[in-house]
Amino acid sequence: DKIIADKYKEVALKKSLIPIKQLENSVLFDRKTNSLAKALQDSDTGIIAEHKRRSPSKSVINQSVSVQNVALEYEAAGACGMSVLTDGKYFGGSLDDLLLVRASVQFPLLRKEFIIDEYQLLEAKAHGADVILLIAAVLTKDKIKTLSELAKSLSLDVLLEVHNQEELEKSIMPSLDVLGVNNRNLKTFEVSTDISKNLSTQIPNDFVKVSESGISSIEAIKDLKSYGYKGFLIGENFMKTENPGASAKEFIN
Ligand code: IGP
Repeated sequence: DKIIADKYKEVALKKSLIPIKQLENSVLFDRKTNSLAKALQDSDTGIIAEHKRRSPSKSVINQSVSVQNVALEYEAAGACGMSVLTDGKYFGGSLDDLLLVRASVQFPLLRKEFIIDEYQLLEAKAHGADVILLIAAVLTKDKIKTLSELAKSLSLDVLLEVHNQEELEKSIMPSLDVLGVNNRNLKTFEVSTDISKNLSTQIPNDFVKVSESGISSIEAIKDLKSYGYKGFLIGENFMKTENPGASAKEFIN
């Protein structure tokens, strides 16, 4: 897959430009992280609000808002945490976005990225993330294990994303914190919350369940809650409006 091939090249280049030592020496590297799993368990909204400028499925979503303002407003609106896209080529994000957001808010931050290498976990930590995403569709079981165990040793929470039963079965392991079901098929871009509903009974109860993508109504959330979902990752529904923070506020209250 093209995105992943590009990501391997990007990581190889970055490794040659910014040594691991430099990441480890950054001020944020020793910051005490804030658990998303815990925040979700204690929250009654469960909303994880996302900042996403564009995407392969929708092209431009919103290029004009300030990521820091959006973060401040998401937090004030009562979101449980925030997802910050850091991929540049396909989503228009950056690690600088994450850094800017970290400087503004306290709630848990997810580095939304195609993670394929340990180096990206050190980057996540150095730029203020609390949680990292691992996508089962693009990782082997062994890779999920080594990456999630390294994340835990860095005090980062792990959100493991699946889209079907095979991905779920290969991925279940104790080093995960949050199990996310992506309602969007990453190949066809088709979205349906039925994906979350159908997989819910297969997810062991010791993981916090999150439903991701294509959520645009309070009714959908109520429905997903009845299937055991505690968290709801919402991007486009907020970002497509002129004022994502205000949209989140309206949605949450
Ligand atoms: C948000 P939506 O439909 O609310 O904008 O979806 C989030 O789930 C989506 O951006 C996403 C994603 C990903 C992006 C889910 N998994 C993996 C990039 C990579």
